[in-house]
Amino acid sequence: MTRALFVVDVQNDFTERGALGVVGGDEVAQRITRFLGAHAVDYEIVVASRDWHDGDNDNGGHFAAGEPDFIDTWPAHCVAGTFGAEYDEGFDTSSITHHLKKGQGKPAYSLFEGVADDGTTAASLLERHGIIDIDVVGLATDYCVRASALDAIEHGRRVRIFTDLVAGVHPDSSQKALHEIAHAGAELIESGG
Ligand code: VGL
Repeated sequence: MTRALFVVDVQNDFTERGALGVVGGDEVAQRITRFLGAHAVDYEIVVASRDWHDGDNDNGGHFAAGEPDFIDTWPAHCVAGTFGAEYDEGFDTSSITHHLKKGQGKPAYSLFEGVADDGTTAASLLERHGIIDIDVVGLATDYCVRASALDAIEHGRRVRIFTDLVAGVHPDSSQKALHEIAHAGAELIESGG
């Protein structure tokens, strides 16, 4: 078994009622839980990332000083240790094998920028476990899912996106991101439950 699942940023702040809630986020969290219930055993490792920003600074301009543009600047979100930074309540994390945190003091869209509490990175996990295939799900399609999928392709892995297990900030840029990811070589498919 040489397949990994990446679950990107399924956190309270990215789901409905969160500081940066995306439409359909709660539904995606629940669908990922159902998917894992049936399919976690198909994966050698299941890696989940969390945005984990500082609360006492703007994280390298990632938190807007005034009005966010929702492209490069954002409302404060996923501050380490707060409810918003916790995994979404609908996401059952019991089958996650590795937990990565990213964005401490800076913008970090890709799961590859994350580190586990013991310093492990996604790149080292892929090597250690001989991972060839990576499936990517989570939030948000047009930002962290996009960056994580493109990085996975960049790392030479075969990548699939489950289109029913992602949700995005903007419909247009989410469509554009999916086209871009497909063009870069990923397969876009439905999870099949
Ligand atoms: C994300 C916007 C800002 C994401 C993170 O997880 O996709 N989006 N920070």
